[in-house]
Amino acid sequence: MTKSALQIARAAYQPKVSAALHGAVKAVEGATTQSVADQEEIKRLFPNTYGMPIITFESNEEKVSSPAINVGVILSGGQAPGGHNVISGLFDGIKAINPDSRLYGFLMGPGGLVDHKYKELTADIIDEYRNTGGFDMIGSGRTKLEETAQYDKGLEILKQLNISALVIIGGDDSNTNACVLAEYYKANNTGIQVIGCPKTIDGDLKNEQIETSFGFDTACKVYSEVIGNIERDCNSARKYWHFIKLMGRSASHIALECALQTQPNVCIISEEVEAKKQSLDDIVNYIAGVVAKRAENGNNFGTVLIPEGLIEFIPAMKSLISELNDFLAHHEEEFKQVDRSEQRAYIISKLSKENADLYASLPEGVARQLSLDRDPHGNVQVSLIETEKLLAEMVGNRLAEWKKEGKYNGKFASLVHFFGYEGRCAAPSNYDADYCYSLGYTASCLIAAGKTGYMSSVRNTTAPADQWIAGGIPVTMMMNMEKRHGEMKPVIQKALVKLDGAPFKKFAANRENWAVNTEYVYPGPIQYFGPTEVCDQTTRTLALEQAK
Ligand code: FBP
Repeated sequence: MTKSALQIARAAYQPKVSAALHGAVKAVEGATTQSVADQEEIKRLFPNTYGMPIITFESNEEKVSSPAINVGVILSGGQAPGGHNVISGLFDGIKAINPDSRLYGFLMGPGGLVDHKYKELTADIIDEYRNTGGFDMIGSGRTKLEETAQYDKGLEILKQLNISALVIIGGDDSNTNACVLAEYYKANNTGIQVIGCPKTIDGDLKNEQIETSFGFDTACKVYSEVIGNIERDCNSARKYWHFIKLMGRSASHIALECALQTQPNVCIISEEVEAKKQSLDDIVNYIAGVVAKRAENGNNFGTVLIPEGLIEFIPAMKSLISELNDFLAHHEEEFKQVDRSEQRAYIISKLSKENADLYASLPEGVARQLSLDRDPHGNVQVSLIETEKLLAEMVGNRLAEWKKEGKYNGKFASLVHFFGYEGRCAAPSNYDADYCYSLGYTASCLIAAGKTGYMSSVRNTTAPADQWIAGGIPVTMMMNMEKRHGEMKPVIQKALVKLDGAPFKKFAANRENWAVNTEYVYPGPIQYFGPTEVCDQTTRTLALEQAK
């Protein structure tokens, strides 16, 4: 296979790790823990894995000889830069425990465990993938491990391969399921340990103990590079407004981080929209207001960042989508009979007044996406809605109205972009390469210490790597009860953008200036070799959150 020059040079990169992980380690146990909320209920649901202590690994003078272990690993959900390094760290960790230890990768996500699809990951395979982006070493998938029948099927293959520990690399849902699996395997005395690792570019799996999910750093740096390039183009040509949608299914961490890195004219934060109960109209007026203000200074150009999950945070849109879902679920056949040209009017005639008005105000394309493009459960596919087009079009219409009223006298031409997949498989930044390797290595230490129901944790990551703190956090500690598909379930709390947190406050304090003036910052591409202030910076989000 032909490799790029960077790939070849990068293969030799040695990830930096916490000083404690350089030799033998000992597990130091902290006090017992509690879940973040609903303690009684979580305790009842996880009698075998609740209340366990936080673990910290420290250097150990003497190396204890340990028997060889067989370990399984699964990549779950969307790709995130650094996944291969988690696996390399895990591989090196279990080989350090005993050179005869073996690692098996289950293929294409959790489904590989259930369907018994796997491959042994040997040293030559691991070496091919060190410090590379992507999940292609074993593939990933979105099958959810939720049923005991799946756990039992998984157990068959784990027993067959003599695997005594399983590492699940995933987001909040996958780690929740990993914890349920850990509890099930423990309750049934299977002898199988389950350890989770925090992954998602969205950055919404974090809390007091887990500083960040891996992949967020690299993905945001890739998007910020391209946003910076667009800003520079837009400041050169001075004729376009660029509307850029950024991934992040629910939380707006990616949009916020990219805003902090690139200082665009507008960045919408979904969590703020929800908190202020803003309507689509409010958002359109706000953006159009910034366009008009800049036009007064002769600046008919700008950059707008939009988080992918925005639509679901606008209370009025939520209500419209919910009514549409209900209505179309019950009148699917009738709707199919309506002539395509009449469908919009038909839906308007059936909705409540408020939702009908909102639906009528939407551009044709978006209205069609809402009523026609549905997932197999009949629900609107919110992530397919082209919010960037919706807003660009609605802002254009609003400005045209203002022009007629004599309130605006600029020129408005818009271009739209969606950055998501472009960043998910990038070669991991030094931060992600180091962090992920450490997470994988730490997972092996948790396994050696006989732990189950833990998430691998590496903290103090804004300090130089040798000061990082490796350990494990009981997953039950991050849980609370939430309604999912109409039922109360124990789940890891999703971390949304905190409006009283330092990253949002920093943005809010600067956005008016960034809106009117042209204060763009051009971060440039990720650097892998060179001065540490260029190559090893964390995200702004993490730096601001950890600034004590
Ligand atoms: P995870 O939460 O599984 O890490 O995925 C995050 C994400 O990249 C979102 O930002 C995006 O909405 C989604 O995956 C896209 O999923 P898919 O790869 O299935 O299209």
